[in-house]
Amino acid sequence: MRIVHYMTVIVILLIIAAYSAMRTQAPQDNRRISVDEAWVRPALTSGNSAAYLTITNDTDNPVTLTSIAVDFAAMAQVHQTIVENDMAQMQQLENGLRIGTGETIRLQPDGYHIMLMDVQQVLNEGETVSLILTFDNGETLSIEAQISNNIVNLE
Ligand SMILES: [Cu+2]
Repeated sequence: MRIVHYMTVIVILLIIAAYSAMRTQAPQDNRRISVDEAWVRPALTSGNSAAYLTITNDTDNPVTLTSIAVDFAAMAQVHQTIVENDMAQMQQLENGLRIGTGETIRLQPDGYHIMLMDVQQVLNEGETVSLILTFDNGETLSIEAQISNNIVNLE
């Protein structure tokens, strides 16, 4: 009878150990790239717009945002605005936008942005559009961005 009880205890301990092992592995699933606070400037057809968002890289390796696909503009590129002698200039990041391990990068007016050229439909404030971000580790993220004149972010 006592032996049976010991066996029961051992089996229960094994189940707890297996469950704990599964639980400690779970956070690995959370190691990922995440995007927050995505918004896009309103625009008229054939005009330009820009998308702004915050990217966090919680994976174990640096990643690079290499391309952006949208169906509402002819082209989407990662740009950087550089101010030189009071003149703002935009440059395409030919090699994409690198996000280090554990790093958060905020795309915002006068910094990094996703340039949206030759908009194919009117982008009205309050509506949403979707963007597909592709990273060099093969990961793609489909995100929804609010069309907004984001005054707070303009400061
Ligand atoms: Cu630009």
